[in-house]
Amino acid sequence: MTSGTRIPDSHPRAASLRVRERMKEAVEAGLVHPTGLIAHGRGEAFDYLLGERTPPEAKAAVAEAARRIRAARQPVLSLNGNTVALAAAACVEVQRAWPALRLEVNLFHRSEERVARLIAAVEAAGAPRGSVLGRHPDFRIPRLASDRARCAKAGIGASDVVLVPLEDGDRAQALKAMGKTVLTVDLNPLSRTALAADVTVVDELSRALPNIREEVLRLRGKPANCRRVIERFDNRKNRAAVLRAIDARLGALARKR
Ligand code: PTJ
Repeated sequence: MTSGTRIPDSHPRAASLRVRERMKEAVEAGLVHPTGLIAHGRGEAFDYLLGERTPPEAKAAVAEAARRIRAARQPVLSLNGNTVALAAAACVEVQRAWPALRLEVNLFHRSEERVARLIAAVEAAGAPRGSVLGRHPDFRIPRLASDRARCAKAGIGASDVVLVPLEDGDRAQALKAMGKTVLTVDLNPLSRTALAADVTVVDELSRALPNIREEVLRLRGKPANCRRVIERFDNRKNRAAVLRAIDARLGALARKR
């Protein structure tokens, strides 16, 4: 790994620049695919529009996502390169909060070496050795041409609820076509994944995961039947509210002298 650029604490964008450095190092370490940097930049742009904070609508979506995980028979959190580089420890924390949740590495730009490195990174972040799925794909998601179709029968294959953060749209649609419940975290409320998902948390992944964990923990002591609340959540309305909030924010900024 090359040595990182020193970022002064006084830099107004220090936090964001440090994440960029981390992403660059994760590319050099073979964790993130180079195109993952482009995906990250797109996320940054949308986060700028949100004001780099969690919108209230994301909190409602997080509560719904946690309820879906709570009610699931076999929930899975799907991990790609960006997700691991940005938030491996937070993913492990969500899994600890809900032990039935399986972690599975599933990649668009798949190579066996990258899968092994990502699994090792998640284990280094605290996942028990051998618990992260993805190394031996024995199932294919139907109607999906990319390598992302290759997954574990015991994980995504058998799942009823899949949390797929920072996803490209094809797999979200293919998972829906299989009858699965799709949850996502995506800063872009207009992405195909955001549109296809049952629950779209429009927020930055590192901010959203601790909120999901907290909600899941809160539900641990509650009865399993959260159905009535599930039926009340409307993902389209929630996304529309985020778009209106962005619109209002940009309008207010445009009026500012
Ligand atoms: O690791 P691989 O090989 O599986 O490849 C993964 C990437 C990310 C390259 C692949 O999934 C991809 O190209 O994704 P997309 O189609 O660019 O979609 C990524 C989505 O995540 C975009 O809508 C971004 O706005 C969003 N996004 C990026 N960074 C974040 C984010 N959402 C939440 N938090 C972020 N930090």
